[in-house]
Amino acid sequence: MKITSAQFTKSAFNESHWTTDGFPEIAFLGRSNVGKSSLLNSLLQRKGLARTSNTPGRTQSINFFLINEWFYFTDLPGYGYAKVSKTMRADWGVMAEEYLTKRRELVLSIQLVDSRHAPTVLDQQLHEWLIHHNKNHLVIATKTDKLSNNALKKNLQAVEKALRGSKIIAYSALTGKGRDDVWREIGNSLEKR
Ligand SMILES: Nc1nc2c(ncn2[C@@H]2O[C@H](COP(=O)(O)OP(=O)(O)OP(=O)(O)O)[C@@H](O)[C@H]2O)c(=O)[nH]1
Ligand SMILES: [Mg+2]
Repeated sequence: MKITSAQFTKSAFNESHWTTDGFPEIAFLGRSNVGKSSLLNSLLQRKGLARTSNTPGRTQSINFFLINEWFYFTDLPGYGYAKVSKTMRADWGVMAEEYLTKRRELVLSIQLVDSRHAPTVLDQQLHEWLIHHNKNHLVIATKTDKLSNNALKKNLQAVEKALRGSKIIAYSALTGKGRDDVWREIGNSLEKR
């Protein structure tokens, strides 16, 4: 897809802040620091559009980005960061579940997992939730540039085993590996709508 425009629209802390123009949405989900904002920037080839950082738990709201004036990317807060308070962890679940359950504009949920590690319990819970609720979704294994080809192959098998029944794409925001495949999936989801 040719990107003609990409702009940050707003941060939402609850339902009343969600956009209301009815454009289809692609959501990015995954644990804190897994590379959601980096993936979003890499797909759009716009450095720094979504804020990335080394400090886990940076994104606390659902951030809406309007692409080509006709669909949104939504960058959700990361989960599973041990150092945040229990209340904040509970807030994540409430905010994400409310969004995933109610948002009719949502056409694709992209779940990110770190290719260097086996999916965590929270990764598996989110994945089961997406399957159980029949959500059109895609799994992306991030940071593949940090692994050798052999290690990557082995780890992708572990991801496949833990998150059964989903399409998995290996990605690197550093090299752009996987970008075309992800855009194809996004394009298909937008077309189906
Ligand atoms: N080498 C490499 N580093 C990456 C890749 N993707 C993300 N990173 C790094 O991982 C760190 C976290 O990336 P973010 O994109 O901020 O992660 P996030 O999931 O948005 O994090 P939160 O907003 O805190 O939930 C940053 O230092 C990124 O530069 C990748 O594909 N390769
Ligand atoms: Mg982020």
